[in-house]
Amino acid sequence: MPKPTTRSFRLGVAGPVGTGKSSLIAMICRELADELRLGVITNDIYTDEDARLLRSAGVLDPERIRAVETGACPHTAIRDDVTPNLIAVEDLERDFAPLDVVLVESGGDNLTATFSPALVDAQIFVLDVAGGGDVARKGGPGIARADLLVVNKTDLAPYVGVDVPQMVTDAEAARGGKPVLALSRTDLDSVAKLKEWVLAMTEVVRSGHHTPVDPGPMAPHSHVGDDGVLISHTHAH
Ligand SMILES: Nc1nc2c(ncn2[C@@H]2O[C@H](COP(=O)(O)OP(=O)(O)OP(=O)(O)O)[C@@H](O)[C@H]2O)c(=O)[nH]1
Ligand SMILES: [Mg+2]
Repeated sequence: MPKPTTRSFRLGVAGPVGTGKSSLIAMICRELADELRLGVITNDIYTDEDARLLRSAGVLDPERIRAVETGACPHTAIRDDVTPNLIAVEDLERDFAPLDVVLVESGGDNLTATFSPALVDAQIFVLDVAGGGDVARKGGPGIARADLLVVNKTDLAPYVGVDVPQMVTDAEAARGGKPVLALSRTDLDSVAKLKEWVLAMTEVVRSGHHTPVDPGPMAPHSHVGDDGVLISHTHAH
């Protein structure tokens, strides 16, 4: 199988279970499908539930949404051995060339799962207010180093007793000034800010001016080479 001729901007979306990762991807597709050529890869442990949910949302051609059933903890599939995901991304890039952005949803995990830079160029980490206002202070690689931290479902804050501005301030302190976005699907200004961030990051990555987050050593992984043969390697970037 030939290598994809064009490479997309690969954007990872990670975060604890149920914080709204699939919903955020659906939102990005709904907002940007007219401006960018998009594809989606979802990671579930045992099902293709997330891919089916996204297909049924009707925000993107269903064929552009594919599931990788990891059968393992999400961390393994997005960080330790990214090969099945990388192959899924490259297949999508080949089948729908050219794609501008491929969104990769991690399976829901705890605070430690982040994407290897071998798989994605940039990553969003999603928390929600229902997980508690103090989660932002707890840190971890996703909270501290993701390119964007989303504090999601702010519409629920009054019901769970969370002070959103305080949670955002705590998150900013844990991130040394990297961006934090308070988001709710009911707050259209926040949805517009998410859209702006994705468009701006797409430009930065395209121009080659973005350094991927790498909280650890690059995982060994495999690509399909020009001649269709699997090449396994590690590299330093
Ligand atoms: N109130 C409120 N609920 C939301 C919002 N965004 C998502 N949800 C709800 O949160 C629940 C979980 O959303 P998902 O998008 O499936 O979350 P996820 O992180 O993809 O879940 P997993 O893939 O299972 O880890 C669903 O019931 C959504 O409808 C929001 O802005 N406000
Ligand atoms: Mg999901």
